[in-house]
Amino acid sequence: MPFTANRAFKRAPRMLVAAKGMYYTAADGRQILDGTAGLWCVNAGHCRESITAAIREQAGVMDYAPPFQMGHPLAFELAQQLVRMLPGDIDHVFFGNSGSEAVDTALKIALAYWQSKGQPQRVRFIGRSRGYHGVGFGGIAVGGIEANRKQFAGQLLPAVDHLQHTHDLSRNAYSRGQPRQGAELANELEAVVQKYGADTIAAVIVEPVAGSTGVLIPPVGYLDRLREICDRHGILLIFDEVITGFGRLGAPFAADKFGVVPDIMTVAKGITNATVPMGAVCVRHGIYDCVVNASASGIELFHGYTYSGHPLAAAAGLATLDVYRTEGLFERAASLEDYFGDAVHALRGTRHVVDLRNIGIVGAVELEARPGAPGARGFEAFLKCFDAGVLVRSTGDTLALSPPLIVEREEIDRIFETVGQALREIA
Ligand code: PXG
Ligand code: PLP
Repeated sequence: MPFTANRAFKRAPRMLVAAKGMYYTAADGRQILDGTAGLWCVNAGHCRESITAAIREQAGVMDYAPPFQMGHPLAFELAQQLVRMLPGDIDHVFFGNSGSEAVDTALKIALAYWQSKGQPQRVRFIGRSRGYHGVGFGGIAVGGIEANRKQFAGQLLPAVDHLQHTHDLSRNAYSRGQPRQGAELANELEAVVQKYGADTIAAVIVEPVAGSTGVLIPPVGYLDRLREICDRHGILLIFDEVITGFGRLGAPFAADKFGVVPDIMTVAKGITNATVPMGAVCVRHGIYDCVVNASASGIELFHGYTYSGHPLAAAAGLATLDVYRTEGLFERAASLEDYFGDAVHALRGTRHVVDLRNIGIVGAVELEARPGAPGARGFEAFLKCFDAGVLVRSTGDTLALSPPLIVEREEIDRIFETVGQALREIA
């Protein structure tokens, strides 16, 4: 099982068998309020009729079409609709099947771009500590989670370095929205550029808000500073928006929320409301133009997946974007941000809590680690909440909350009351 303690799980499995709207049904028949939108991906809530109908219908019309040297209209239609939502001049899309594939694809596109541009020595990638970029070899190399790297450390991408993360409780504990302190941490990129030379660096990749490692929200001005430094040295800036995309922050994308447009953006998860696996890399006009039009004739990008732009995923994606639009779910998320933030910060003073943070419809409850047993308290809180009928996510000793954007106020109340009660009950 992925990222699971297999032996412990099999001794005491937690099985889900059905889902509708804001709720899962567990194997024992209990209703579980989904406080995490699955794994940050079911942004419109579960089993939406129009999305499942679109998938069902497409399965009967054309189950599959080869994406190499062939095309089908839905994939192009989805790319066009997506482009209409994207900021700046990001106007081309490459499809894969997951966030991990999107990240590895984005890194390859960055290398292909510099080759086409006549600067093939630009190969180095700069990631960030506590970054999560999926589990491909590219993604774990630029990622900054030691546990995900150390089993594989003998064979990672060679030319990678990392910036520090921005999480700093000594200055920013209990921040509402973006922390005030820490924009200057972006200056480390300038030092990294001096160390290696700008002309060896292909791209910087960051999550605008780091999700997996506990909801690390960028300090005011930090992303702008990264953008400035990248521009000054001609380095590509990649935003990994696998979690932050599709309304999670109360804006279409983090790029919109923070007013900083990257050169390349990776998305996945919410693109199909998680119904059919899909990921995508979105690039600015100049990158597409350079890779495609400056290449010798023939295949321009030696990369692609059997299931790139899969018809069922494309149908699901089109129906999903339609739900987001017609129900105004991104605006809904924005209008709930304050209420959600109040609910997060109402836990201040609760046993074990050392920090609370929120942005959009994302909240984090950071707990003091139990001495000698990091992560144990967070995991016990997750189990307690599940027993009480609420799904939360624990990452180390931080609980992350990210319900579907259709969440009602009473459900927000229930999520945080359950978390509070769990914290009072665990050691
Ligand atoms: N980039 C980011 C920023 C992600 O959050 C990926 C890439 C990889 O996507 P795939 O689809 O290959 O898993 C992710 C995935 C968690 C959790 O609980 C987060 C993710 C996946 C599973 C669990 O924080 N993020
Ligand atoms: N391994 C083998 C032997 C293959 O033939 C293929 C694809 O044709 C792959 C791996 C890659 O699979 P996918 O395109 O689904 O990523």
